[in-house]
Amino acid sequence: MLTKDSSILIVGGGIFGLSTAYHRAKAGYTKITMLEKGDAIPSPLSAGNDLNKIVRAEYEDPFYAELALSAIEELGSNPLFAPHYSQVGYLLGNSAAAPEKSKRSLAKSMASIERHPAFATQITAINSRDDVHAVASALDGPMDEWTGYFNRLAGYARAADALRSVYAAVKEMGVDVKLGRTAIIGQQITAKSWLITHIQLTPEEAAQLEGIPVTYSRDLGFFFEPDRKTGLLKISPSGAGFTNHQENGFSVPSERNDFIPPGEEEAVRKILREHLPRFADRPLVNSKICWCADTADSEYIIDFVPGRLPWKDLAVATGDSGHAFKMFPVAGVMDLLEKGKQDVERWKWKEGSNAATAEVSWREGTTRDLSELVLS
Ligand code: FSA
Repeated sequence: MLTKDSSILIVGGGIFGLSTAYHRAKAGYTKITMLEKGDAIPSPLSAGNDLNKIVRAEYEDPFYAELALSAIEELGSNPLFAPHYSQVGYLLGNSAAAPEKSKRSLAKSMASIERHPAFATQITAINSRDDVHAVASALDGPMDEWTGYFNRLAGYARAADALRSVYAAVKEMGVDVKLGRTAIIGQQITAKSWLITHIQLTPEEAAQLEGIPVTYSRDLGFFFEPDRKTGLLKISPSGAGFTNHQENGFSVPSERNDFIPPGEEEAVRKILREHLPRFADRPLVNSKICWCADTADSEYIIDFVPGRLPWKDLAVATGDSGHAFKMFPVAGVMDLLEKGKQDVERWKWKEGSNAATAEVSWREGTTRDLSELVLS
C-alpha cells in the first residue's frame, strides 16, 4: 500500500514524468526521485522541449476529447501553465488536392467536437477563401478550395517554457532530480520523428501575424503564430514519420537530430506557398527532427510492468504517440500508483503489440527509416 512517505522513483523527466512528479508532490508525497537520461530539463530527448505544441480537443475518440478538455481548462487557469498557453484557436482543413485519408481525418475531427456543448459557440465552418480571411486575415496564400473549420476553444502552449515552470515547481516541492541516467524501451514502443523547423520574422512581420490560429492543413502540415519573444514561426510538415532502426530491431532516437530529412524542405515550402507565400523563400532555421514514443494504436501506456522482481512496483507512463503535450497539466493525475493497478483498458501494458508495423489513421504517407536517407 502506498503511503505519503513511500519512495517513488520516476524514470524520465519529460511530459509524463514531470507531470507525475508535480501531481504526486502536490498530493503530499515526500520521497520522490526523478531520473532523466538527458543532461538537463527540458531534456534534449523530450519531444516537449520545443518552442510550442498544439493544444486541441479534437480526437476520433471522445475519451481523449474529454481528457484534452480537462487539460485545456487547467492550461487556462493554473498559474503554472496559464502564462504559457495562448488560446488563439485552431484552423483545421484540407487543401483542394488533399487525399481521401486527410479528408476522412478532418471529418472525424469535426465530428468529435461539433455536438459537444463546450464547443457550442466555438466553431465556424470554413468553405471559402473569404471564410479563411474572416478568421485569419494574415493568411494571404491562395488556399484555393481550402475547406475545414475554425475552432476557438484551442490554441498552443509554449512547450519548453511550460516544462521549465513545472521543473522549477517540482524542485521547489522537494523532488530529487538526477540527470544523465538510462531509460527503458520495449517493442510496444517505437521511436518516430517528425521535422520541426522555423522561419525568422522581423518584429514588424511578426506583428502582422500576431494571434493567428494554429493552422493545420492535414495533408500538408501545420504552423503557429510567431513566437512573441523571438519572432520564430514554427512549421512542421505532415507525414508518417522517420524511424531509426538498430540491428536489434528497435527504433531509437538518433544521436544527431539537427537536420532536415530529404524532401522535407520542399514540404515546408509548400505549406508556406499555400498559406503565407510572402515567406516562402525564407531560410529555415533551428531545424530538428523531434522524437516521439509511438504505440501501435496511438494509446498511451500507463501501467505497471508485469511480472515479479526485479520489476515489481515498476510503472511506466509512455507512448505519447505525438499527442501528449496537451495533457501535461493532467497526465500525472492518472492515479495508477495509488490504485495499484490500471483499470483503464486502453492504457494497459501492450504485450504482443508491434508499434513498428502499425498503421495510423490520422497520418499521411509511409514511414521511412533514417538509414534509407542520404543525409547531407
Ligand atoms: O495534438 C496534435 O495535434 C499534435 S500532432 C503533431 C505531430 O507532428 C503529428 O502531426 C504527427 O503525426 C506525430 O504524431 C507527431 O506529432
